[in-house]
Amino acid sequence: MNKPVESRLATLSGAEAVVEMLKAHGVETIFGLCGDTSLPFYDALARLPHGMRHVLTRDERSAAYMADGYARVSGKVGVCEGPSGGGATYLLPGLVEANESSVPVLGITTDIAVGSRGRYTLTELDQGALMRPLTKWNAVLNRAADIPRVMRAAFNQMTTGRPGAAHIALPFDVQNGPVERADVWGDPSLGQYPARRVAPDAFYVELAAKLLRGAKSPLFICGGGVVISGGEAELIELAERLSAPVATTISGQGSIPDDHPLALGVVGSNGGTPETRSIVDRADLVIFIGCRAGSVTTERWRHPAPGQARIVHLDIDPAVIGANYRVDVPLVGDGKLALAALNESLEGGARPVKRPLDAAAIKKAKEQKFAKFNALAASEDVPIKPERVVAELAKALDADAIVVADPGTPCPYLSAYFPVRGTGRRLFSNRAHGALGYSMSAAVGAHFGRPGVKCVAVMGDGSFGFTSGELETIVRHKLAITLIVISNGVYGWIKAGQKTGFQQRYFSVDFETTDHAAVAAAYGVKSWRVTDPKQLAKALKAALAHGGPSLVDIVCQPLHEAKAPVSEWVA
Ligand SMILES: Cc1ncc(C[n+]2csc(CCOP(=O)(O)OP(=O)(O)O)c2C)c(N)n1
Ligand SMILES: [Mg+2]
Repeated sequence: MNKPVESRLATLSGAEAVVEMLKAHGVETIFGLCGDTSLPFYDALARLPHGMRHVLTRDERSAAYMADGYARVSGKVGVCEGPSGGGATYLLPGLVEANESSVPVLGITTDIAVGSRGRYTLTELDQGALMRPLTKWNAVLNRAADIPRVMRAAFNQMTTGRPGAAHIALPFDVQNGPVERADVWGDPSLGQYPARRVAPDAFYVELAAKLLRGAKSPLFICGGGVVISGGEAELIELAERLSAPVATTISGQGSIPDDHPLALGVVGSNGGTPETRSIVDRADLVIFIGCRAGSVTTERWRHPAPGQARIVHLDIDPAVIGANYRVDVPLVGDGKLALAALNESLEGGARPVKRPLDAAAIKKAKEQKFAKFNALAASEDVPIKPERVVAELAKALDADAIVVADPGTPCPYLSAYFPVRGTGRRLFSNRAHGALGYSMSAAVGAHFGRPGVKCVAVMGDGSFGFTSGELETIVRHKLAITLIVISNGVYGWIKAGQKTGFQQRYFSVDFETTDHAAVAAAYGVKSWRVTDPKQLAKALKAALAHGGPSLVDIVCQPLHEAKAPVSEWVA
């Protein structure tokens, strides 16, 4: 007997429910790659009038990096998907990077049917176990009825507390099982981050304010938490109130505009310089904000030196506080709210100690650092110096452009010398794991997240080799993004390590130089190859102005021969 119409409509398939739940949380774009186990999900995407865009990628790694780039610049959850087995293993690198970088990315994998488990079914692997240590939250579904609850939990986990990645595995039969329509609802505010802010304990706010008032040389070191919480204005207000320098980690760039008189720039072993380090070393109070005080930022916990300064540590994640330094005041909470509370607390009562010398010290440090840089950037030597590339790129780009930097030459050079002219996420890198081959896909995601803004990926030739398949995706979608390849025929970062740490015993780090412009042209990307520094400005200008995908292949001085802002090599 046929069911009455109402009850048929009252039930959705699992796959349909997933689509509806994504929509209910405000998802607009899904990055992914098809597979056998994903067929019901794809069919639901094909049939339902959901209005979401699906961006087909050429590698699941890229899909996850796209979702990451999208989330970093849009303030929304990024969503990626891939099929069982190999698809899941390929999605993993992007999920772990997002999770460790506190970026909300939902990875959906499809899976073999629940009924096929344990039978040597093609692609079978324990996707829950695979993702468990790498995600903030993770579920493998066993029945369709759980889909709405599980998806609500995933969005809640990704965008509250410390943002992070979630994974949901959808077995084939679960995608076909029944879900009550009445259960299919979501809170769209959980599709954005930070979704539910937590204010810090007023007791510790007062203690921190007391230390700030009395410090002779306070210094802020900001990780990603300021930008993630949207607390830039509150940070700048606080820094100005104290006339205290603001340093950032690589992930913290955009906390304060680089041309602000109190902005010191990036500190640490990757992108920091002796000049910026000197300001860290004179601090008697360090306020870490949304920062893990990890190995790179602190040059392996040497700057600041343990015991050198009082420490106020503000983070949304209580586990971070005290992990690396003995903390005088722990502040657990949302960056924006905590900074506002500190401002409020300092508003009344005694005035902070006057420290008129700080702005001058920062100015001097920055002048010294950039004097060295500018001399190298002006060089007309062939091969082109990385300094020249950064300087020309800074000249050619508008202030609101979004730049993504891969490891190798791009990350230290851009974080040290590329001026971030404004606040918010304008320059970023995959600093949790620094896996090669991130920037091209992250720039694609950023483009979808902020369609009106010029997105640029800067990669080494090593990274290009990891990711070049996505040139087709870029062409298919006619994305007006610009790719810059630092071509040096070497895994330069590692060769530099062999040079300084292993008496130049170079081993298995060199490869052939590829004509990346020709590769790009074969995909249909408008491209330029530049070997002469005098031609660089013109090529960059043309590439950035080109209305479609563009690539500039720049034959560069190898990193191990350059004066990179990497403290281990400088020493
Ligand atoms: C997936 C992955 N494998 C290995 C590494 C180790 N690694 C760090 S930098 C680097 C070399 C980068 O080479 P390239 O992209 O050509 O940039 P260059 O240093 O030459 O500018 C390598 C191999 C890594 N970061 N990621
Ligand atoms: Mg290289």
